[in-house]
Amino acid sequence: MPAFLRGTTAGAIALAVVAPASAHSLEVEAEEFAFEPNRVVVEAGERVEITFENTGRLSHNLKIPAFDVKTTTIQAGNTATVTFTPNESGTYEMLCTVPGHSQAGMTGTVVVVQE
Ligand SMILES: [Cu+2]
Repeated sequence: MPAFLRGTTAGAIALAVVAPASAHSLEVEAEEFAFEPNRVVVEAGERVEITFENTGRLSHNLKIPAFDVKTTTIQAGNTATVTFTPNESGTYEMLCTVPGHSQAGMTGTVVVVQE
């Protein structure tokens, strides 16, 4: 192997070791009355950051009870983020808690799979 390739490989390994654990970033949009996407898949043990954007006209929020996270209720055009680290695989509910919204369809699922 040429010397420059060995150097590149060693450098890449060193970088991977010292790099901080980064979050798995996802985006979920809200409108009347649905999340898009309404199903997200993440891995157990990985930090997840969901950027929630209200693309509708009414105010909405995003709550995932199993991970004890909830955005504030945001007005149209705004964004908010939640971060969490799921530890166990499974299928968990997400919903908008503004009265009447989850009943109208603002629900979804967070699927946690083992790495
Ligand atoms: Cu809503």
